[in-house]
Amino acid sequence: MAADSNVRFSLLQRTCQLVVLLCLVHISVTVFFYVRSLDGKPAFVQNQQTHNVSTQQNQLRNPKVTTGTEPNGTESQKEEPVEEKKLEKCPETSPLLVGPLRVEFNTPVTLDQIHKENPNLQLGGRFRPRDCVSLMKVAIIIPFRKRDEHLKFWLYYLHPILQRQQLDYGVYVINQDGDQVFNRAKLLNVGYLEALKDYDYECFVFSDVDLIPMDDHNTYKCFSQPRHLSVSMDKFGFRLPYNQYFGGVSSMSKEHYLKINGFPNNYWGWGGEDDDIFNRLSSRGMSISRPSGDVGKCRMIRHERDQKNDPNPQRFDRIAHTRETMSKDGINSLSYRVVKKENLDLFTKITVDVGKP
Ligand code: UDH
Ligand code: NGS
Repeated sequence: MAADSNVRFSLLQRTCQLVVLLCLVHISVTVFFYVRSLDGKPAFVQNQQTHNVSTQQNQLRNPKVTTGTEPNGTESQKEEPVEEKKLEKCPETSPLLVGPLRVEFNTPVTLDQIHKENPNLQLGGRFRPRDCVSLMKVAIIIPFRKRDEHLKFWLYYLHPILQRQQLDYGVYVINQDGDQVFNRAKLLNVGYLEALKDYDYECFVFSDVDLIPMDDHNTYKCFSQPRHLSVSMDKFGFRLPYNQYFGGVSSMSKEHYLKINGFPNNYWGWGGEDDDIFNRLSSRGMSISRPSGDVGKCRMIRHERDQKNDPNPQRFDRIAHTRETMSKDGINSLSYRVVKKENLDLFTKITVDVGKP
C-alpha cells in the first residue's frame, strides 16, 4: 500500500516538475521575443520613417526671396518657386505609405526627440520631397492655445506621416494670445492668410491639435471637393456623429475656401463654427468628400474642457443664418494683429491677437 502511494507521489512530483519546466521555457521564450521586439526603440516604432524620405534640403537652404507689400502696407517676404526642371511629379499614391498605424499617448515625447527623428525637416516645420515634385503645396493650420502636450504628440505622429505622403508642406500653429474666449474659426482664417505670406500654398488642411490619423493612406491634401478627413474618431466609436459633421480635420483648396468667403469670425467659445462652414460649402453647391471609414480612423487625445472655451449659447442662432451672414462675415472682414511669428524647428508659431466677442 505504502509502496503504491510512494510510486503515485513520485509520479505526481515528476509531473509537477515537468509542468514547472514547461512554464519556465514558455516564460523565457516570451521574454526573449518581447525584448527582441523592443530593440531599444519606443513601443510605437511603426510610425517612424521606415523608408528613406529624402528632402528638398539643398533646394530650400538658400531659397530665393522676394519682398512684396501686403494689403495692410507691411512688407512681406515670399519664396519664389525653386527650379524643378529635372524632377518628375510624385506618383498619385506615394509608394512610401505603410497603412494602419499604432497610435497611443502613454509615452511622453519631447521636441528634441521629434527633431532628431525628422532630420529632413526645414525650419518652420517645412518639407518637400527631393526626388519628385510633390503633387500639392499644403499648409497645415492648427488652432491653438495652451495645448503643448497635445502639440508634441501631433508633431511626433504627423511629421513622419506627411513626409511619407510626399507632400510639400508647412505646419502653422496659430496661437491665440491672451485669455479672452477662444475662437477656433477666426484662428483658422488667420492661418490661411499668414501661411500664404510664406509660400504659394494651394491647399489648406485645418486640424485640431488633438487628432491623430491611424492610417497614412488618409492623405492630408486637397481633392476636387472639400474634404472631411477625421471621419471615424475613437471618441465617436469610429463613426460619424452625424452626416453633416465637418469638425476635427478638413481640407480645402484656395478656390474652395475663397468661394465661401473663408470661415466665420464671430463664433466665440465652443461649438457650431464647423457646422457654419458646412452650411457655407453646401450653400455654394459643394459637396463633402471623405475617405472610407477604415482609412479615416483617428484617435483623439482625451482632455477636459479648456478654460474660456465654454459652449457658445449663440451658436444655434448663428448656424440658422449662415446663408445671410456669410458674404459679410469671413476672410473679407477678418481683422487681427500678429503679436509674434516664430520659425521653430518643427513648426511655425504665429501668436495672434484676435480680439474679443
Ligand atoms: N483649442 C486649443 N486651446 C483651447 C481650446 C481649443 O488649442 O483652449 C484648439 C485645439 O486645437 C482643439 C480645437 O481647438 O483641438 C478644438 O477644441 P476642443 O478640443 O475643445 O473641442 P472638442 O470638441 O472638445 O474636441 C470639447 C470639450 C470636450 C470636453 C469633454 C470633457 N470630458
Ligand atoms: C455638435 C457641434 C459641433 C461639434 C460636434 C461634435 O453638436 O460644433 O457637436 O462635438 N455643433 C453645435 O453645437 C451646433 S464634440 O463631440 O466633438 O465635442 O463639432
